[in-house]
Amino acid sequence: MSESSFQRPFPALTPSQRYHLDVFGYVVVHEVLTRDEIGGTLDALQKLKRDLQAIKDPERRVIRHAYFQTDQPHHHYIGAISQADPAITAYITHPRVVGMAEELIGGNAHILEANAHINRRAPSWDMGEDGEPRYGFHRGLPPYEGNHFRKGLYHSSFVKVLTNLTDLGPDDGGTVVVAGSHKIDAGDQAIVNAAYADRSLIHQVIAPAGSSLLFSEALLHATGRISSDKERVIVICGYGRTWFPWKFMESHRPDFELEPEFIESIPEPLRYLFVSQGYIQRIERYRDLNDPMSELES
Ligand SMILES: O=C(O)CCC(=O)C(=O)O
Repeated sequence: MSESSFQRPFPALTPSQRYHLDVFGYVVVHEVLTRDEIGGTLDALQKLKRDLQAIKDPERRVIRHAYFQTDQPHHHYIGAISQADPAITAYITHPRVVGMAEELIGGNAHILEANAHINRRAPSWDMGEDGEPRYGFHRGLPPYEGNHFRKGLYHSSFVKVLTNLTDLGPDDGGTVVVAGSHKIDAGDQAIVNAAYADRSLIHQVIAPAGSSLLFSEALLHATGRISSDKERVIVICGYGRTWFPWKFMESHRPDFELEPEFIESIPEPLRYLFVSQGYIQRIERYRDLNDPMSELES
């Protein structure tokens, strides 16, 4: 068997979704996860949070590599979750999620990170002199480093698929982005200042549970502000190109070492997502804008 027997949709986006992605640097796709998948992933994350909290010694709070990157009463940010629970592994290898990531990458993906936020309204929030919220905008890739164009479409070497497991209304802290910033290399603070001066440049995820935000890490993005009483739960997977031997059987990233039993548990066609298959391996896949979305069911 090879990774070609991993059936994931290609193209994974409609032409309109693809156009939106190119113009704004992100797209929100509804109904990526089924109700059962939402419930299973949500339960797994809540259990992981409880199990980590139950470990009294903060130094030993690690479960199958997962750990709290933030441990505050209103905010738990759990890192390195890919091996923590089969439901979480199922999310990061979900055919539609991988298909969307690979469409933006322009070829095979490699899993670089997986994490989750469980958060509620913060006790305080930075509000600007204009009385509007400020955000921790950041990006993991400078624009024009690690991106390329084929068939007129934008591709990025580092992408994320972030799926909300709870409904996100306007007050529920959906991720915010500076629209189009993936193509603007004019200094992050200058871009953010421009967006604060014209809030229509800041787009926020407002979407039912099970929706996915697909974006290039060159896009300025941040956690949104929760002003409601609702808890927000999101699961995130970061994917990169398979250009480099990210990992062979053992990783040197302390927070993301893959256990041999875990690798064994991954069906062979999915292993390329976790383990480099060779020294330099770049499998390209490019669509035309006009190509319809694949009907392949996950
Ligand atoms: O919490 C969020 O909505 C955004 C998460 C984020 O900033 C990230 O994945 O880098």
